[in-house]
Amino acid sequence: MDTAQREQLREEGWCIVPDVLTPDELARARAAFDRGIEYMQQSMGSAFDPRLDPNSANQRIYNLPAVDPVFIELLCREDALEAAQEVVGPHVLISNFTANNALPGAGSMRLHSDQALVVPPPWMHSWAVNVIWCLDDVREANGATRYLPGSHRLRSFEDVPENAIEQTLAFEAPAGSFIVMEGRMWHTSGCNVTSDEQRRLLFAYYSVDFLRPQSNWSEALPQSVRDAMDDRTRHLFGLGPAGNLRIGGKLTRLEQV
Ligand SMILES: O=C(O)CCC(=O)C(=O)O
Repeated sequence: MDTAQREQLREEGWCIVPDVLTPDELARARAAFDRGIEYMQQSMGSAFDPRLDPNSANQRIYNLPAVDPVFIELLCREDALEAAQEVVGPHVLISNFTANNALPGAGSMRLHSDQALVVPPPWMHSWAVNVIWCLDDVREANGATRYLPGSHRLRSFEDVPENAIEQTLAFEAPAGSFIVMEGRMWHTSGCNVTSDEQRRLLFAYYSVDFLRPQSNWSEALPQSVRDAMDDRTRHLFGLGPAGNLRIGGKLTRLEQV
């Protein structure tokens, strides 16, 4: 990330980092995405989740790190971690990693902020962040994620305007980019009004280490996947016997005060 991207992230709560995936990396991620759709069909019967989405043109893949090693590589890449740490600070954990595809006809889910789903107001600090990997060119017409400008500064549910949805804008980015979105940003999926374009996005969700991750990785990941991890990867997934100790980090709390 360059200085202008960092500045935009700090001020506006989001930025786009283009050209992060090489054509080969993009092809591998797309192929793994397709395997993920099969995994959903086999494990859950369908990639449509009616609890979250309005119709079956919306597809989701849960638990991406269990689906293919390429997703663990994406989560642990320096560029993605640097972006996540820019928002939440050095003590970051992988909270969840899921994918959404908006096929032609896909509708919009409910407007929400990911941090507000788990942290009670007031939301004074940025404790979560999404690094959104774009596997397709993402544009308003094919259902780009929509965000409410400035909403990372809202402190309570009452601060969300009645007509918030009308004020949202689309994140438009080329395939191979990632979009960094602060966890307090109110957002939703767009509607795909094209006749023949899919919109595949991967949502790598990181949070500070003192928030309980959305996934319980010791249950969600097969033993073989956990065994293949190096120490740093295990640490990022919050695996290992210690739950919430910062011994071994750069600074302990005692040293800071
Ligand atoms: O698919 C999108 O554009 C947004 C998805 C989202 O916000 C969610 O799944 O929580």
